Amino acid sequence: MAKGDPKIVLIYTGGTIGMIKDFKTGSLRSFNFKDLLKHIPELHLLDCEISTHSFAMPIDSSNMKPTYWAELALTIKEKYSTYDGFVILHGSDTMSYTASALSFMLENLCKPVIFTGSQLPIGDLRTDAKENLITSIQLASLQDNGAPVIKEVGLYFEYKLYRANRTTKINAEHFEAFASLNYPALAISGVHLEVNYSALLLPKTENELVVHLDLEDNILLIKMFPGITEKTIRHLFSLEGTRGVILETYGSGNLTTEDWFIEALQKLIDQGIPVVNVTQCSGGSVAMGHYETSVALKKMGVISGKDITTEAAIAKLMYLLGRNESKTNFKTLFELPLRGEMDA
Ligand code: ASN
Repeated sequence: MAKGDPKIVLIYTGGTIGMIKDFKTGSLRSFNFKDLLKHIPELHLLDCEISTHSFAMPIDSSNMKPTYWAELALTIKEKYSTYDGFVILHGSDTMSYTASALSFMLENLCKPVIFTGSQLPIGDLRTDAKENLITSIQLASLQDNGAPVIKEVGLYFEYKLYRANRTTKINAEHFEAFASLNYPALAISGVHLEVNYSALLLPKTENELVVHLDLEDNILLIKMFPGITEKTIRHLFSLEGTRGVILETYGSGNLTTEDWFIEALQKLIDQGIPVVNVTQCSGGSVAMGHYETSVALKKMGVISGKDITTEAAIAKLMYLLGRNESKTNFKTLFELPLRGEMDA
């Protein structure tokens, strides 16, 4: 470390990455995150100054929720002017959800916020945690003429940096646990760190960071399947207090054209509840009107999620509902890429 090196803060939220093996007992336990540098002496070799911060009660990411997203966003806000880059250590199970949410909550972000984690604990002999952590720190430290190279929320896992709100966890076993099927990797770690400059999000002007904490969680995500009954749909569509609905549809945004379904959906839309069409396919885009089975949806004013992931759609819906936009604004904004989460 030398004077003038980038200052990086590691924020530990929990997850598998933060566990070490107690060699006496053979079991895995969470370790005191403040001792991270003791356990991974390699971190001293990096050309940056590393500080750490931990959630008071680190969690398995299956317990993640919007209140923790707010805590994370506020921690970043509080440290924003002091640090040049942020590395968030998070369980892999819901990492794409949290990272997508943070991408919307942090407006005008001009510094790297890199999420990472691991499939095996950092104290395991075959761990993937060390490479994920070390390269994430290096990516967060990348600078060009004193300015950060990455100015967005990324997710680094198994040799690839992705735009976070384009990712999905695709494997519970392999080290390659994430994929970004509709957007190329932002960087690839091989012998050299290869940055895909043309894929990076470049904020036009450097405005002050705005942190949005009002997320609306009264939303519904319905994965459609052949055979879903009228009773189920009518029940779900009439749940009290619902502010927005995401329908996970087939292929390029298609759904049953049965009268009862169209009628139930129309009733929902007439109540002013935004309905977003997101495809169940991991790659490709919704294109309403392409098939006869989506023409009615388009006419009714269903919002196109285009090529957005379900994780990012949930985050975007919560974020935009929290902004209390008018009905027309809401549709226009949802169908526009706000943080590079969908194609234009
Ligand atoms: N259950 C863990 C979590 O998401 C999985 C992991 O981190 N690999 O917190």
